[in-house]
Amino acid sequence: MLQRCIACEATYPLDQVCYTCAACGGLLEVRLGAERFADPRFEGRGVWRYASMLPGGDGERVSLREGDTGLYRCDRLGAALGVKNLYIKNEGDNPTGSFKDRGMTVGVTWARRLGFKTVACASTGNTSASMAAFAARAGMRAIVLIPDGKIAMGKLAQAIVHGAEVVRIRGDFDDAMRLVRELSEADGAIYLLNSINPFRLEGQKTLAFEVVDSLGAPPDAVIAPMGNAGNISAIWKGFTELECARRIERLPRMIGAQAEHAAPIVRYLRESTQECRVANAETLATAIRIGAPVNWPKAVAAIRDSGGEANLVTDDEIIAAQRRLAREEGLFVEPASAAPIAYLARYGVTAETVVCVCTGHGLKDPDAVLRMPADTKVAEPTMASLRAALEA
Ligand code: AN7
Repeated sequence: MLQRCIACEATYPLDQVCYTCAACGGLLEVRLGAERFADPRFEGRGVWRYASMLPGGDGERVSLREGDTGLYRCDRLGAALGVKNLYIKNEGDNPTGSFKDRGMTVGVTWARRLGFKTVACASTGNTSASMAAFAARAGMRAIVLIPDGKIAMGKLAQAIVHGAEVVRIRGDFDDAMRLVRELSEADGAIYLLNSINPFRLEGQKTLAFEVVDSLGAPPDAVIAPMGNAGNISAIWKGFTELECARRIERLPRMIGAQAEHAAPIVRYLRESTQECRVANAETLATAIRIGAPVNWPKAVAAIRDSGGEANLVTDDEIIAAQRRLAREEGLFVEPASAAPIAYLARYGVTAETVVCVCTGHGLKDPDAVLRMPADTKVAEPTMASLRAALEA
């Protein structure tokens, strides 16, 4: 295994700490040697079931039983949205309630193997919650930079309770990201665990492996919300590796959903803008409130190479989709995670089998639900008042 630049193909040893290519500044990815694809054996459960295709799988692991999340068949919602076989991959089932745990178990395992005692990230919430938990598990120091006032309460509570040093940046996620990159590049003792780190994405690719294990074949399309765009890139990498290993014979179309006012990748693909960036990104799906996604070149490649697409959905559509999934299928996901359902409702997808990646648990962000017009009732502590309230 080695690290390779996706732009100029320069290579680096696996244990060299570098977050981007020293030659051209491009994004790095972990490349598996050909022997890994010969006859991969998958044993056990969760992310490390796929250890033979992961860096760090051969040593001691920092784990909280991540992965092995539910793949829920949703016939009622599927029929309403015109999809024959609709599945939700419910990443809220992970130990800290989001898909980030898949990446953190690998990222923190790798950090410890390299000898780091401090890890850091910028976060819209879930990355910080997950990193804080895995750092605690590993006995490491965790530094998280968050956009002040713009992260969901549940996520902030998680970062705090796991003992991370939380710095609220008076700016947005993109400011926090810029600062934490500078901090970890200047200070050799701090290991950066944002999704620019290719080891994290290795863990996240296991979502594709699990979907194929569950369905016996790849779906026709996968729809994922995009923020920093690491996840859609990682999932695509997982499918392409299974194809290399001759475990699957075709690849799914990768479809990205962004929030209307935080949609740099949608804009980039549509208008061929020079930069993939929007200023002042805004959405109530705070997880994906990101204007300058670091992984955009990987995501654009995943969408183009797979024959996929990307489109935007409004905050109202996101909230409606969140309710619908909760009420029609019993799955409570956070707003960003409902974006793929909103996408299906608005655009539809011509495909028989579709997997929507629902990235985080709904309880992360109760405010997003409670902010809506109250549909609760109130009564005096008497039977008469209760009956009146129920009939009102
Ligand atoms: C629920 O925590 O970026 O496109 O700092 O929490 O891989 O960035 C979170 C992202 C989707 C987008 N859904 O994933 C962070 C952060 C949820 C998320 C995304 C995030 P990427």
